Amino acid sequence: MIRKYRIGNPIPTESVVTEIEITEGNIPFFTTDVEKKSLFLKLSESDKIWGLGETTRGMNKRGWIYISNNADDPVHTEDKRSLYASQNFFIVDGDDRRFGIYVDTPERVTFDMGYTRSSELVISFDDFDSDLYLVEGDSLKEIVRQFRKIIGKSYVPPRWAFGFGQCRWSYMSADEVREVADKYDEAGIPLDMIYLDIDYMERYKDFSVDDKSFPDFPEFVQEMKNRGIHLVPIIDAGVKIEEGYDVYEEGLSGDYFCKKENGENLVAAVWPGKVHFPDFLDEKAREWFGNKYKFLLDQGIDGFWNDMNEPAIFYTEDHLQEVFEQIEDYKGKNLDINSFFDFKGLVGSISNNSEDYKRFYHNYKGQKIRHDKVHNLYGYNMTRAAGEAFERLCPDKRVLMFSRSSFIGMHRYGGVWCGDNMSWWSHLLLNIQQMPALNMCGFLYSGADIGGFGADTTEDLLLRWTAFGIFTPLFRNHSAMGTRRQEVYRFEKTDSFRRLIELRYSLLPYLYSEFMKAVRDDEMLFKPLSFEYDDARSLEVEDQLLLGESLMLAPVYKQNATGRYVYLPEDMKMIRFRAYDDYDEEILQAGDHYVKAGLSEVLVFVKKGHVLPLAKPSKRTSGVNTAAGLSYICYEADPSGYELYTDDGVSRIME
Ligand code: MIG
Repeated sequence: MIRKYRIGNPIPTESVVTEIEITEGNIPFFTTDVEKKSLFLKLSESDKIWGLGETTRGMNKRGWIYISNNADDPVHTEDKRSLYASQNFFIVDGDDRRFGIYVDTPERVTFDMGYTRSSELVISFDDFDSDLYLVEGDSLKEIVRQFRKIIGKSYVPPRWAFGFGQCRWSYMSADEVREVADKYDEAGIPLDMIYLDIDYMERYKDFSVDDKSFPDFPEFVQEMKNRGIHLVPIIDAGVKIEEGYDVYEEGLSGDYFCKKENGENLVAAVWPGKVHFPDFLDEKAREWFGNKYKFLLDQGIDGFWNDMNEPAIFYTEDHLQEVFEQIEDYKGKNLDINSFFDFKGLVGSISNNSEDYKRFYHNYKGQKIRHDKVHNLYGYNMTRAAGEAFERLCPDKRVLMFSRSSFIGMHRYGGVWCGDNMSWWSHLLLNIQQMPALNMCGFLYSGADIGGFGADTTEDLLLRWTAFGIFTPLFRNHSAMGTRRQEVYRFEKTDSFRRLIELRYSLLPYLYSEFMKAVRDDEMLFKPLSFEYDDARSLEVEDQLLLGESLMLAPVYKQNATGRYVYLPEDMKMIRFRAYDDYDEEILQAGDHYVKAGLSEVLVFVKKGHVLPLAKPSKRTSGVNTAAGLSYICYEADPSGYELYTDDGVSRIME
């Protein structure tokens, strides 16, 4: 059962697609304090809190404070309260009550999950204008299903997007990209995608291609396509200010850019230098920007990733001016320590400065709204611009699309990647823990940068991370400029990487079927154990996952470990894969086990009464037959009971 409540006069987010009548009166379970612009909920010792999407820390969100305030912050440490996304849905799961709550407002919201007072959950608002959806149901899964039903079906990528992808900031030329493809082919390692970061563009201009480093782009795209590899370019939010540049000129004449109070277009700086920001909240601007993707679609491109759409701001022209003026005051003075730190703070807080988000406006549904009031909707609407355009431009075909910044609602138009993680073991665990929370909020096509984006990776970390990545729908190795190169063929254990990635291709029938069924039935693909088992131990497992109907995963995420402890809520069949066709099986009883898992091995646990279909792998997803000729690993089950989802993998129509 879902009830909708309203506080004040919220700005619509269009994240919910079902009309629900507003229930008058107080929101059950919560007390309201208008003065403090807060809702309070008493927590009992046993209450757990699941959800909130892409955030820091573990699966049970209790004990920390989270702020929905989309941020370009590349250091995802435990002390952080905001990452790139606002996904304001969570479930309070206690002994005597269980409900989900969706806080539907673009404004900044703080979720104090028993941080200030351990016995209290507090939701605080900047303005206190919000819709609230209270979702009750018999089980956690049922609560999620009901919620997902009202926010609309999750985005479906083409099936080839379930292949393995290689990325690097940056591949500087077509030849460098060719070399990556060659090296993968020479090593016999499957690959379906190579991603292009900002360097394919001409001076970082959206919808342009550098014709010196990427000459004859359509031919190049075709050449790669003939090899079965999709090129997936990045698109950034900011449009370079440059006379004669068509996107800039059209944006000016169409009046599609965000404006300051005085009506002038905001000037900010990001990778292209000075830019204007398209007003993605304005339907007309959205349509215009969405149509620009055609420039690349026409050249054979069929997938994109949207970046810098919080939006990230290196500086605004106005603020920079202010800083220069203020610096004058410090010049030639004998600074005491306090004024030195003030000075340092002044210069150090130029980028992504919250004051800058108050300098520009949107034309949203005919109203002029200051950016900071709708900040969390920006990336969502950039990706929506693309998604809506794809429906017009290629109505019969799925296009790969995922975004860095997001808000619930965006899950209908694209997936997400979890931004700039680091090559840290703790971020492998974070990746594991973020997956189910993303799924709860509708983001099924998702994943993190395998191997870690920032900092130098190591072979063992990359092996373990790849061994987990083979299960995430978005399976992309990506790293930052200046860090150690991490294409898997660069390492000694190339054979191990090949076997791991082959296993991914072998798992395709299962992954694709489970993904498509999760979309169809509004289910999660990844679940914490507590979503299916209610014994006390399962409620606390934070490093194992259920994947689809048949599997439990227990990834190894610690350096130099040769195995790990695993908790089994029921008897399961453990499969230790060395390769798709080389594995041993063992029935393990419910309870705790220490299980061995060498650096090149993957553990999979098959639930009783379930099966795992496996295909013969291939170097490309197109070569994997996901419909016939499968082998099955069964645990007291009959393969004929498994519902395989087969379709052509590209048509939009879903059965
Ligand atoms: O300021 O395009 O998260 O994946 O490689 C950094 C360069 C901008 C951030 C993205 C990352 C990408 C990088 N971008």
